[in-house]
Amino acid sequence: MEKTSKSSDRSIGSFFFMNNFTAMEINKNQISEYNKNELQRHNERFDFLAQRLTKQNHNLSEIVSRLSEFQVAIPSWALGAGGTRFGRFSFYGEPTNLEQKIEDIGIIHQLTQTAGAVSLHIPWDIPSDYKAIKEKADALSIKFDAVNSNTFQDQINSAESYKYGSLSNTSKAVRDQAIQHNLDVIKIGDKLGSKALTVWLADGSSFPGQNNFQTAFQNTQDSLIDIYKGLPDDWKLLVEYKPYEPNFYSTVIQDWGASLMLANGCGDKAYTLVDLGHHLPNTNIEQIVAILQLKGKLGGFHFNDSKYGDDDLTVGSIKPYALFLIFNELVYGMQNNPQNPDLAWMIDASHNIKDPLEDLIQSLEAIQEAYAKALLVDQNLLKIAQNDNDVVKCQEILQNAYRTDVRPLIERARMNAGGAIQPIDAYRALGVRAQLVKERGKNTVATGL
Ligand SMILES: [Mn+2]
Repeated sequence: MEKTSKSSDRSIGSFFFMNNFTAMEINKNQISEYNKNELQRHNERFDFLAQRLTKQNHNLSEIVSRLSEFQVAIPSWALGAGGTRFGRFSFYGEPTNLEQKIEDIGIIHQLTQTAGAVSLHIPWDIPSDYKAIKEKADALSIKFDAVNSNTFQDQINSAESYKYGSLSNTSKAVRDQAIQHNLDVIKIGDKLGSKALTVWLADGSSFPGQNNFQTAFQNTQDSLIDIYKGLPDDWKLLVEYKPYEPNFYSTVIQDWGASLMLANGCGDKAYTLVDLGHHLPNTNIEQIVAILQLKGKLGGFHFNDSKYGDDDLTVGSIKPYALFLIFNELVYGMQNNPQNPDLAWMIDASHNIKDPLEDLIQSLEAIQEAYAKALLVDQNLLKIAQNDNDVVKCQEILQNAYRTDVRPLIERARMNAGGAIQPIDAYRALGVRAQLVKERGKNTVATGL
């Protein structure tokens, strides 16, 4: 509540209301006006941190510019309130079509300068006018990242049902329909400038004996090879895994090992995609990303957080230290594994109770924070301590980086790029949600889950 009252105390909010902007037209001037109020406080915090980090021989301008360059894709399904098995509570003013979803990402990107990409889910977000969509995205500096196929639910008028699986199905007709859907998704993505297809399957079984494990896996491999054949030369196929849900006994692509085998079975353009929430409790995810990078096979990463299962909670809200340890390995890989391609980064979270845009801003902040802390790890000192088997020193090096409050670095990176020093505060001061409700109406519902 403190933040809200702080915001409303400012004259800045009413200044923008008086100008009666449309939500998607938040511009650099409005943000720099907002930043003026924050600048002195930011400078004090930044200088204090800079003094300490410079003494420790960190190159601050390099860290800040790396933070500015880091871009995370926003999935088209994360802009409305998420559903649960029990109910769905709208956050009002939700986007009702792809244009509005891209406008929402534009708002997040203007404020954070970190969300310069959208990841489309097909068939929920098939463009009706490709040229118009591309122009809108271009105007908001948003690129089209990996496209996602959907064979976990039946589409209207489809001949075959995915009730018992898609690429793994015992029926060739079902498998062929699912393969064709993925090929169609590639075509759609290609028209927009995407360079990757992400395949996540709900395929599996809920009861012992329901599936022949070997047949299901082989069918999946063969189907993926057929999809892979339709992949343009400069595209990647990203194979996502998940241990359980919606099936509760077995999942065909259950873990990174299964995903890696399938990717290897397809070819050089196929990679494993790691989703943070798609692991059994206490899995050492940092070790998985490290080994995949060593083998040049980590293609993408989905951010979220969880307490019990695939909870899709805000990034960094539950286990921020685990996120830091993962980023520590990702940074090591980015610096030491030229055999691994640049990763497709995406937030894969969904909410029922938060303003989805505020939630995404919080996730972006947590990602930047973990990244910045990982950049503070002195890899040379760590290597020496590891070679000396100085276990205490190794832990000290990691935890010293983790305990540093890096938020002033992130603020500086955002500000340098034209974003808001405090994006959530700015979002509230600008009255964005109220404006969206005014423009779109209250009871709008975004397509998706
Ligand atoms: Mn995912």
